[in-house]
Amino acid sequence: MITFEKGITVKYANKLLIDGELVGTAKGKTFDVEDPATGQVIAQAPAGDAEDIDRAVRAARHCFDSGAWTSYTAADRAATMWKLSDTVAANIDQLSELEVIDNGMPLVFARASLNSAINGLRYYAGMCTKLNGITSNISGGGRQMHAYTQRDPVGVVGAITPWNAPLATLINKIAPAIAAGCALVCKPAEQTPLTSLRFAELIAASGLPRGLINIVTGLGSVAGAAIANHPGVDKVTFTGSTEVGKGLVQAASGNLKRLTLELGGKSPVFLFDDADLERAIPACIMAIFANSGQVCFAGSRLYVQRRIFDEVVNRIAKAAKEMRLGSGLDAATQLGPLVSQKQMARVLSYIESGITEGAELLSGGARFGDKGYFVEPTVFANQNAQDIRIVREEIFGPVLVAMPFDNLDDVAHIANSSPYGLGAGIFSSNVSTVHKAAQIIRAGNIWINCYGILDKSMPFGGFRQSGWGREHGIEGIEPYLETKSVYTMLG
Ligand code: TXE
Repeated sequence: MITFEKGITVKYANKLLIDGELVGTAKGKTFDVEDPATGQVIAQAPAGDAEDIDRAVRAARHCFDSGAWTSYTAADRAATMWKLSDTVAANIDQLSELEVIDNGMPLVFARASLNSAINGLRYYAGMCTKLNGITSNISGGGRQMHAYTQRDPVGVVGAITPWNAPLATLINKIAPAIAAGCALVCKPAEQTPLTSLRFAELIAASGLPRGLINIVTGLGSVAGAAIANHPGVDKVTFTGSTEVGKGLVQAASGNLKRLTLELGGKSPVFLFDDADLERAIPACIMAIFANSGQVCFAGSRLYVQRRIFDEVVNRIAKAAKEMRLGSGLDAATQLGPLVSQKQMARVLSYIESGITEGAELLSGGARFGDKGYFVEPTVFANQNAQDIRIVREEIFGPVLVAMPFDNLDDVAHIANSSPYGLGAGIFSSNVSTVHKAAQIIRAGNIWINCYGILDKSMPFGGFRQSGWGREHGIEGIEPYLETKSVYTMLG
């Protein structure tokens, strides 16, 4: 039992979920969990290791190989997924508050992320009954044949997830995997294990087949690496840093695991001088400061057409100065803390590098307060030194760098010279401009006169080093399926 400020009481078992049971780690090890708004240690989470991952993989393997889940009719699988979504919905108040306490995000953001995850479970529940193949009438050796394809689940999936939208990201990986008929071993981020552990309790009580979903908290270099190297895992789905993603590619070569990678970004936003600034400026502000910039598709590079550059950056810097920082549980909070001391130090060091490399600091630039891991919303103008680190590298914090551009001809080079290609925003009232820009920008998600809108029916993912594959939408279930061709000689 843990009691938090504002009288929230959370009871959770501090247990892994393996083979349908809530269990301790083999070695009984734990790690500290902090509230990033205060820096206080608020819980101990189980530190699973290779032995625990092995137990979980065996349980998932047994669930998958025995047909405990795949023998459900598609309609029953769908109904079971709906039931799971209802369980999350029934607990959304508690899960959202727990997410805020663990991650720091404003409560409204936590609720929105979980509502979106509930939608994801329901979206993919609907897909269980629609996993059809094709038929083909062919001939073989002069004889008439009938052939068809069948969509089979890929097998046991390892889901390794980050801390920026912890439970929502986990559920977004679970949904297409179980709709396809796979079993999973999930390894949530060590910074934010609490909602996943609470979800583990809910799953244990939900009547799902044993071993269908296993949850093992632990360190990335230990439990995460054990999933990546385990020969019993057929596929890994990962959201996190590009660096760890590259390591997973190497580890996957052992048994040629299938991989879905959702990695970093340095997404540009183009603001043309004919845009509706009353709509565009608030959207650009949210693009970078939502979740304190800890969003893979954060619009962290703002390109403003030269004529309106000064006006726009001054308005954004003023708005940044007026933003209210505080605990995510306070309804007035617009910006919560960063997730950890490490992340705060990383962001502050990027701010330092921006100043050293000649960008002009217009707002923020420092830690906020002396308790917790808050960083002021920071706006740089960079009119001269184009190729500096804060322009090139993912910061993953509330740091915007604004630069002028001249016209549509500049867009392709600016957008596509980045190693990343996850998102891009375009603001203009000229329909030709926005669609020409959308055509030439090589990124997985383009937002026109808006930013960061996602929908479960729309594929999400990145070009270049932003990742491999797509999540959400019809494409989002493909990586969990293998296609089998079946040939029949007719009599
Ligand atoms: O990510 P990691 P970190 C980016 C962002 C951020 C930076 C570092 O720029 O500042 O990454 O964050 C697990 N084998 N993104 O260090 O390490 C880890 O336990 C297997 C972008 O927290 O990639 C966690 O569960 N797994 C991003 C997950 O990987 C390993 C979201 C992500 O952690 C592992 C997060 C290993 N060797 C960070 N090492 C996005 N795309 O949204 C770690 N992990």
